[in-house]
Formats: sequence, C-alpha cells, structure tokens
Amino acid sequence: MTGKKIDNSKNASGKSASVKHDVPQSTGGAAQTEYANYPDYTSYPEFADPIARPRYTGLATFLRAPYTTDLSDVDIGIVGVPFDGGVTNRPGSRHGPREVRNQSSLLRLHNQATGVSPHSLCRVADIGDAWVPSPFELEASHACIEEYFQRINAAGVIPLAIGGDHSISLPILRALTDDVPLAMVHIDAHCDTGDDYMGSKFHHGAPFRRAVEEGLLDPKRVIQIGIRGSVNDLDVWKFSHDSGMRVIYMEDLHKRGVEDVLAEVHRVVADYPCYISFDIDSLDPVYAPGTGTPEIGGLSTLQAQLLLRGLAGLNTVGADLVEVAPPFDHAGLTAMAGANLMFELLCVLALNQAAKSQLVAPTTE
Ligand SMILES: [Mn+2]
Repeated sequence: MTGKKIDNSKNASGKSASVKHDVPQSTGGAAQTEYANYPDYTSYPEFADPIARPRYTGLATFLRAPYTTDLSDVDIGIVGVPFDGGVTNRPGSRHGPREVRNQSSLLRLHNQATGVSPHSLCRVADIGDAWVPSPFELEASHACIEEYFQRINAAGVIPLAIGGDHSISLPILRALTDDVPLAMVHIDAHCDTGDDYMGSKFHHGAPFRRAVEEGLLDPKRVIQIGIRGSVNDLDVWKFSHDSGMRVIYMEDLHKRGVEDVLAEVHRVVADYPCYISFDIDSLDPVYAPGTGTPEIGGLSTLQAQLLLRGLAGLNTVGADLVEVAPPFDHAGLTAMAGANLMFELLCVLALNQAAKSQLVAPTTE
C-alpha cells in the first residue's frame, strides 16, 4: 500500500483544515517587539508551520494540534483517556496520555512513506482528556468514558484515543457501536478475550470478550495480530477461536510477513465499519519497555508502522492506542514509539475519512 494522488488542499469537510486556538495577547513591552513580525502570534502557528517555532516550545498537545473543546469544528479528535483501573499487574498507563503528548511534539506534518498529510486532509484537534471523576470505581469510570465518547460520536467526530489501559476500549466501543456490531483490527501481544479475573469482568485482559457478549463487535470480522507470550492456560484465548475471531500469532506473522497478513486483514474486515485497537505491548520490549505486561519476541516499530499503513482503505470509525506506562519507561522510548504510531493511526484515519468524502481514491491494491 502506498498513498498516491492525494489532494491535501482539501479536507473531509471541504473547509479550512486549520482549527485556531486563541491564546492571551502579549502584555506588550519587549515581548511585543520581539514578536512584532509574527503575522499570527495570537494562535499556535506550529500546527500549520512546524518550523515557525521550535517544537519543544509551547503547550504539549497531541502532535501539536490545536486544543479545542468545540467539536463542531473537528473531523478527528485526539483524546487522552488517563485511566488504568483495569490493569491486572503493573499500573501506570494513567500517565500515558501526558507523556505521549510530550513525545508527540517530535512529529512533523507529512508521512514521508505514504505521502499523507493528515492535518491537511482533516481538521485534527487535541480535544483534551476523558474526565474520570471517580478513578477507584472501575465500572463507574467506564460509564464516564462511554459518556464522553458518546458526545464525540454524536458530534460526528472520529476519535483517536490514547490510553490508559486496554479496559478503556470497551466503553469506547459501547459509545461508537450503533445497531451493527463493528469489525476490528486488534494489534496486541494478548487477545484480551479472557474471562473474569479476581472478581471483575472488566479488567484489561477481557474487553473484547465483553464487547462480543454485548453485541458491540462481530467476532467473525475481528482479526488479532501479534499474539504471544507465556500463559497460565493453553486455552486462555479459547473465546477468540470459538467465537470466530481470526488470531494471528506472532510466529505466524514472522513466517508470513506483513503484506500477507494485511491481505487477510482486508478479507476479514472488508468494508464493514471498523475500529482499530493498538496495544503498545504488541511491540517488542526493546522498543516499548514501558508497559504493564511486556512480552519478548514482538513487533518491531517498522513492522507496526507497515501494519498500520496497510489499514488504508478500511471503513474506519475510530482507533485507540493503549498501555503506554511511563513509570516503567526508559528515556521516553515507549511514549515516543506510541507517539509515532499515533501519527500513523492519524494518517490512516484521515486518509480513510477523506476517501469517504471522495477527496482521494482509496489506496488498497
Ligand atoms: Mn491489550
């Protein structure tokens, strides 16, 4: 898959791709003189022009996109979900959104490999965090997350969520699924279709079992990629297999290669409305040590980039990237990988959204 013939001069709404974010005027004096030649210094010019100011300055929004709470002016909303009350072992991904925001200031405007310029195709904004007012109550927190994403969905905004542990995908799916169960591309070291654990049905090892039981996912349109690691029960992912999900173990991906697996992704998902869920623990711990349940023998960052780029042409309705746990990270490696893969997700969401608006041709081949 390669992006080609992309008209970046328009976006999915046909309107300007720029979402302005006003900041207070300078109080004058030296600062005013210093910035006198800036044509637009009351907004954040780095969004439109990444070299207008150094990328390490300013507020660390996702990908330096403008922050807004006005969803009427947004096509794709990048949203943090700082909640990790569903982890079964090492916590910390509640700190994920903030660190991914920080590392994402490294990213630039254009995807060199595919030619996609997501900020030009769609109006992209950082729309803040899903507010979780009672983080010690798992199901109440999920209800709050669901309500937040219902507002996003009602506004016609495509969400790109940054977790948070993987339990957050369940309330997001509850908010996004209408009458028809969704298809899903799920990249992870674990199927996350486990059963109850220590008295809870809603931990981060079970969201997709619950989603099938609740009629949110069509298991025959679900493909899970990168599965591996030691288990306590060889039948731990029995639900995935019995329900008809396609499970691509890491060893299968290694043998078959990314392109062959992507062809199967497109066969399984076809043109059904599709959610993408990317767990950072799908990456090998050499690339992503900062996560709760690392498993060796995982994806390289390049394999993950190629997999995500290959999702162009799908009928995507949203995506998440979860389980970045900064307390276990080293030198920001995991958050940096997460930020780069968030950019790949944004590119594919923007391209697919623009294709739906018939601004660009779908790029599957
Ligand atoms: Mn997971």
